[in-house]
Amino acid sequence: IEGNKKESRGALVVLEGLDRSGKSSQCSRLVSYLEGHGISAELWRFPDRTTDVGQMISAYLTNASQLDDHTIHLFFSANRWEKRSLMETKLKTGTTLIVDRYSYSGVAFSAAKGLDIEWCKAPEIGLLAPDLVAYLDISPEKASERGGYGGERYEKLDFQKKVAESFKDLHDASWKVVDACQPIEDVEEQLQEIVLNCVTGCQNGKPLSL
Ligand code: T5A
Ligand code: NA
Repeated sequence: IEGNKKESRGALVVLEGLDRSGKSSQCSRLVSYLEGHGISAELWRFPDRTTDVGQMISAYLTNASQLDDHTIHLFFSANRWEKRSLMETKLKTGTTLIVDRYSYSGVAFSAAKGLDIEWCKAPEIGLLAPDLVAYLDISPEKASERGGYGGERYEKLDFQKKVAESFKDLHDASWKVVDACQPIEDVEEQLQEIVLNCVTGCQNGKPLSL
């Protein structure tokens, strides 16, 4: 960690999971933790509702607008593409990004509607590949009890069950699965260790991959 700071890059860390699995809570805790260790880190989230595309996504999620399933899928992907070059610059200049949802949510939610999974993956090709995917594992039933779902479009138990199945299809051996039903501090502690290892690996010269 003490090495040549100017040449070391940041890590691209993605947290994924069902709605209410605790991603946002853990992402902000992770950023504070890394900053406390003198590591430059930023919290990012997808969808990024601040852009023009993000506002269309937000309108869709709050049921203020209706869109064809393929169209909204491409908007979610476009929302990642519009942040890609800034993401690359941040990583190359040494900032670690803790990202609340990424391409996996994009594919899992659209595939849960019945769209072809390969079609869903295609627009994600060429985005930066994460150095770490941490999956916050919780059953749809338990997640639905947590603080209650709000009124957003996908916050329904039957649909979340399908999303959970899609995530199972996408999951590969590189993912770190954390039991999200543990107390918030226990989840936090496990994530800290996994993420710190990843950040250290990237500082030691692991190349940024596509
Ligand atoms: N989507 C997203 C797509 O369809 N395609 C895409 O490409 C992308 C990127 C919006 C929706 O868009 C979909 C997925 C989503 O349906 P969002 O804005 O990330 O995505 O959704 P939010 O509603 O902001 O967040 P979530 O519902 O996903 O919740 P989080 O962030 O997982 O959970 P969090 O941290 O807010 O916690 C939820 C509640 O649980 C408690 C918290 O205090 C809070 O009350 N909690 C715990 N309780 C007990 N034990 C723990 N360990 C707890 N951890 C948290
Ligand atoms: Na969230």
